[in-house]
Amino acid sequence: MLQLLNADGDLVAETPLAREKAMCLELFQWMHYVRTFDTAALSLQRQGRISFCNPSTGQEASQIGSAAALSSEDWVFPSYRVPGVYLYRKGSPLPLLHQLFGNASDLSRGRQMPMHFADRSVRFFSVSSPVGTQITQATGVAFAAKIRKDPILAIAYFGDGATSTNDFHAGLNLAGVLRVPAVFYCDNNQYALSVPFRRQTASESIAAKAAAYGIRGVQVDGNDVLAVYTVTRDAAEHCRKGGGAVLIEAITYRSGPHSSSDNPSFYRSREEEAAWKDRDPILRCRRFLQKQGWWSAAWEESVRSEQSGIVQDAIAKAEQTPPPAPETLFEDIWAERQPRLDRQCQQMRQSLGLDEYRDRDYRFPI
Ligand SMILES: Cc1ncc(C[n+]2csc(CCOP(=O)(O)OP(=O)(O)O)c2C)c(N)n1
Repeated sequence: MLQLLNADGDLVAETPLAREKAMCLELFQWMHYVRTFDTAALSLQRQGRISFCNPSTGQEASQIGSAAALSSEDWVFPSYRVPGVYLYRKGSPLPLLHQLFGNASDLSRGRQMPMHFADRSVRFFSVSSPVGTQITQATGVAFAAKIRKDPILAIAYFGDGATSTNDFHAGLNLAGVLRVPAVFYCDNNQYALSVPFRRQTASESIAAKAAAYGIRGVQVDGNDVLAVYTVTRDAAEHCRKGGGAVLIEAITYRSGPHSSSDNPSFYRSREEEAAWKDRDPILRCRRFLQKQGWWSAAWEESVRSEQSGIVQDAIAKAEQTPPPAPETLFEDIWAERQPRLDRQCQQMRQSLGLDEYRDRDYRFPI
């Protein structure tokens, strides 16, 4: 397993990255931003202002370290647990909040579960609810890129549970056979909902499975942002040089619940949670920055206050944005309007009384 920073924030292997002060500070700030967003999302759900969310607390290094190593031209095939990858690519939490509220400014027009982002402008494919399906999608896009001689790659993010799906086998097998530029990024966060990793596979690791597909496999400390950045950058380089696909297994821990509907105390101990808390990726990076003499409490406070201000503003904007008009249900289906759908839309308008009550508020209580 590649590790550059240990849990105490000490450098355990030589890397030029550790001398790049601006880059290290930036990685820390982005991880902090993800947590600010994540904490706000769970709090919104607990207050009944949004219906659902999937916290990614504890997995910030995995999200930011990998996102920072990609090109903006690469295609991302995400899971619901990488909002940080979207935040990094988009640069603003506002579109994420529009999506959580499912309002009229949501790019998916309120048709997806919260946390299921999609944004073509930053090549962030729609989050798949069926676990693992993004893996085969990434292989397909990587194959297309190879045929077109397009120097991009496709990256699929998924959890350890997804490695037990048919799509994992089909996607990695075909990627190996076709030698396509795909990175398969597995966040081994120790649980697939309530199923612990050791009940998921008898294999010694997930990275080891790469050998069976004839592709490169690498294991990394997923709570070490410098190591994650390094392995993802190397994997991307391998893809761009025509070396074929890479499977990355990032060892990490989902510190929070699987989703806002889950209570992890039913299936794991407080002692286990406490042990992982000390390996927290933000804590580790802060310890490293402190040891380099690059951190101060005042600096982190200014980062915190700026980011929480931006997130709170975005929440206010998203919450005030009205829901999508009911008529939008009939859009984005055909390239051209269909008379049959127009008739159905008219029927819906009549049954909802839309023509009589134009200004009615169609927000439904949660
Ligand atoms: C094909 C399929 N089976 C089951 C589910 C229900 N389900 C949703 S998330 C989840 C756990 C996935 O765990 P993992 O792949 O390890 O990702 P993590 O949630 O830990 O990030 C399950 C079983 C689903 N959405 N799709």
